[in-house]
Amino acid sequence: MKITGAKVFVGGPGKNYVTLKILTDQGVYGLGDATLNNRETLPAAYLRDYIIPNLIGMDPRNSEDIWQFLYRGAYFRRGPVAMAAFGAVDMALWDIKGKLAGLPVYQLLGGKSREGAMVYAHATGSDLADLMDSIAHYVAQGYKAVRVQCGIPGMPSASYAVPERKGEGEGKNYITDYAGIRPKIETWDTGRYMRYMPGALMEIRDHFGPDLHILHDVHHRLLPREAAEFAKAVEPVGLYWLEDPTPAEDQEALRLIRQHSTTPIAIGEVFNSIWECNKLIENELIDFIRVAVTYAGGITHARRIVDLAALHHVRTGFHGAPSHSPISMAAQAHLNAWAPNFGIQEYLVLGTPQCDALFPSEHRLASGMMHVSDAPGLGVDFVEREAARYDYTPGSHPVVRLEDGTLWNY
Ligand code: KDG
Ligand code: MG
Repeated sequence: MKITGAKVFVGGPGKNYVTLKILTDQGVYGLGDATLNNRETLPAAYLRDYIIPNLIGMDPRNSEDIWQFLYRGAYFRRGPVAMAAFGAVDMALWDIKGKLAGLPVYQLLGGKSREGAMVYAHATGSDLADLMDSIAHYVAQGYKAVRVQCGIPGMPSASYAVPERKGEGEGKNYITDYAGIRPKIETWDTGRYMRYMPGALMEIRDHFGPDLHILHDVHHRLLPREAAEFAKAVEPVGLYWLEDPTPAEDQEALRLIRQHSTTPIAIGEVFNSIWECNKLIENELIDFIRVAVTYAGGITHARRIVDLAALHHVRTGFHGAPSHSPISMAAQAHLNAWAPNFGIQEYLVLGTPQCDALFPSEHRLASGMMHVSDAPGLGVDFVEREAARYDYTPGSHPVVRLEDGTLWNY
């Protein structure tokens, strides 16, 4: 069996999804997602210019060898651009493998460990009252877990993932809605955040009771000592997790937080390989690993991280921001169905009619649980004539500065 060709598409309804379609001499094709939010053209070029010419003629069933060929063969290893490109190839090869076997990918991994995988939604508000309304909206839909972000009184500008005006949060993605190549500038004040947010989280707990899983994303904004203080202060809230308390480059920073608090810590949405989280996992400094199959090298590499994590009581919480197309969300749905150490899945409802028309699939969300499709392969398709309707639109993440102008972490 041979790979005969591959195509890359960039575009989608409101997002620049990077979709890879690998074709074979047996008529079976595989789909992969290489979307790297706001840098989408780069994995697309890596695929077109370097990877696809090498794939032609290879046996698509040898997904492990192809992964090693791409990774070791690049010499300059890792990084989000390369790992997103490898990830897309790997997803497509698992899709082909499943279609050849007539089995959903989760069966090839070891079968189902659960009937449904718990997901969390994003609640957001310009202030606490606005956030409470947003949480209530998801609770009413049956969600068991909600990530909560709200405006901080006196903060010079809206903080991470928070709308500027009341009621604007619903149905809008504050984490990806930044069109244009020039970034929006946000201003951050750690002191105001540290003084306000623990009390706000406690009010949310008191209002919604003990059963709701409450998650909160610090989005890399605190220094290690501040993060330790914050994690300790929010202990009475009983968070499901505190996400990205510090910038992710420094694995050691997490030790200080651990030494001072029992609040569960989640990190890893910007990690691209096992080499960025192996020490964190082996030293049991975190509770959830947040990699994404997209820019952590696909199912083959993400599975290695999941297996290492399972040895150290670390559970999964795959990244699922709206920049992931339904293809990588499907790949994660299969891993979630299998992983013995599954924790939770971030999931923002992508299901607009346009998105469903572009990526038809049988994966279903009901009452805050994801139910994986039994269709062979990844269980999601890609309609090329729909894709022809969309172009690439440049975008940028916001840039954050302190009030004196110092550049900070977004
Ligand atoms: O592209 C960046 C976003 O994916 C990120 O800001 C989202 O932090 C995020 C999350 O937890 O989904
Ligand atoms: Mg995050």
